[in-house]
Amino acid sequence: MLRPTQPVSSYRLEASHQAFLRANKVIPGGVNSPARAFGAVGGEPPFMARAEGQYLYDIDENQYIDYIGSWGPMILGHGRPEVKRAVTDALEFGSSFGAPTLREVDIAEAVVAAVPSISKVRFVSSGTEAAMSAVRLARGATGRDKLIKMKGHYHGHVDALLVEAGSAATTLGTPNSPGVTAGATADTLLCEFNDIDAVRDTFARFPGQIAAVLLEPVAGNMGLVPPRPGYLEALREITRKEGSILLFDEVMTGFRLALGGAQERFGVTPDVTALGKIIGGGLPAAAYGGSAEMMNFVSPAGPVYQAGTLSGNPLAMAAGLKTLELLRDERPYDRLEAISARLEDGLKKVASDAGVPHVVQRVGSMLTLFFNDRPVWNYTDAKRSDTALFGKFFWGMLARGVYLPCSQFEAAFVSAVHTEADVDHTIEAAAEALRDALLS
Ligand code: KE4
Repeated sequence: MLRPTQPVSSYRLEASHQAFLRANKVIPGGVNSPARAFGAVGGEPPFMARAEGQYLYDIDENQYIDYIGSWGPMILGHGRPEVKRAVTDALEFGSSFGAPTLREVDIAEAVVAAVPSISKVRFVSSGTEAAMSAVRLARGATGRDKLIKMKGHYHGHVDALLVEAGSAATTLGTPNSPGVTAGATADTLLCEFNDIDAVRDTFARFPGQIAAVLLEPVAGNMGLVPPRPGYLEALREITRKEGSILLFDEVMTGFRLALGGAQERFGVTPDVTALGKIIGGGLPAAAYGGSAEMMNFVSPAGPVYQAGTLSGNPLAMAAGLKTLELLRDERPYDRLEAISARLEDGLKKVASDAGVPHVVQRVGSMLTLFFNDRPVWNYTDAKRSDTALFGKFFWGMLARGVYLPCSQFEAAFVSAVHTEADVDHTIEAAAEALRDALLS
C-alpha cells in the first residue's frame, strides 16, 4: 500500500548520502550507469533497499511510486511471485553452464511467437550487445559499411553508435564520448528522427553503401517522441527499395507497446529487431532476431561472429520466459493504456493550470512531460526543453514519494500494477511540486 507521504520538509536522504560518499570512493561517480547519477537534475541519488509491486523503498525508508521500473523491464511490477519462483527453481539446477539448455529454446520459441519480424533469435546479455550485434549482422549480410542513425536515439554505449546519442549521453552533454575514435564513427550517418527527406537525401549521397537504417521506432531516450504518421512506413519502403536493412531497436518498446512491440502496434515489420529489458524479466538478457535467412548469417550458422559467456543465462532465461508467458496470458495492454492515459491527462491538467509551457507525449505505457512550448518531434526540439525547471520539478516529486525518470531526456514507465490511487497521488504531488518549482 502507498503510505501517506511525510511533509516535504521532513524528506531526508541521510543514509543515501553516506552510501554515495562510500560508493564514490570505489565506483566512478558512485554508480554503475550514468543514467542513475542524477546528473541532469542535480543532487545525489537515493540508494534503494528493496522494491515491491509499483513501489521502491530507499535505505532511508522513503517509499516511492516507481515510474522507472528499472528503465523498462519491470512491466509486471517488482517481485512478481511467479517470476521469482521461476528464478529460484532454475537456480536449483545451476546458474550457468556454458553449454546449451532447453530454457534458451523455450524462450526463443516464445519470442518467435510474439514478435512479427522474428523467426530466429540470438540471446545476449545487454541491449548494447543486441544493438551492436544487429548492426554487425546488417553490415555482414549486405557487405555495406554505412549506417544511418537518428540523432537523440540511444542504442547502448558501443563506439559506432555513441554519436549524438540520447539518454544519459545527452543528459550529461557528452553525446560524442571521449575515447570514441573518428574511425569508429566514420561510417555512422546522422538524420533527424521523423525527417524522411533527410533519409532519402542520405541514400542519394551514398548509393549502394548503406547497410541499415537503425532507429528506436518510438524514441524513449530523448524523452518520449513518437514517429510521425507514415514515417515508419516510408522508412520500410525506402530501405526495401535500396536493399538496406530496416533495424528496429525495440530494447525499450519490445513487449511493452504490445506483446509484439512497436512493430505490432504500428504494423511495420523491420528486417532485424534488437530486444532487451522486459525480455530478461529484470535479469541481464537481451536479444536480436530476424528472418531465418538473415539470422543464418550469424556464427556458427554463418560468418558474422558474435559470442558471449553468459548469453542465454539460465536464470535470466527463466525470469524472461515467465515474464513473456504472463504478458501473453494476461495481456495487460488495455489496462496499461487506461492507467497511462489517466496519468497523461492529469499531468496535462496540472501543467495547464500552472500556466507553464508543456507537452505530454505518450505511446502506451511510456510517456514524458516536456517543459517545452511545442510538440517534440526530434532531438533539436527535445533540447529546447526547460531542463532547469524539470530538475526542480523532479526533486519536488521525489520528496513527495514519486520517482520519475531523473532526466527530461528519458521516458517514464507505467507498470501493470500501478493503480488509480497511485496516479491520483502522482497528480496531486505534481500540482504541488510544479507550484513550488515555479516559485523557487
Ligand atoms: P543496455 O545496454 O543498457 O541494456 O541497453 C542499451 C539500450 C539500447 N537500446 C535502447 C532503445 C535503450 O533504451 C537502451 C538502454 N536504455 C537506457 C535508459 N534510457 C538504460 C539505462 C541506463 O543506461 O542505465
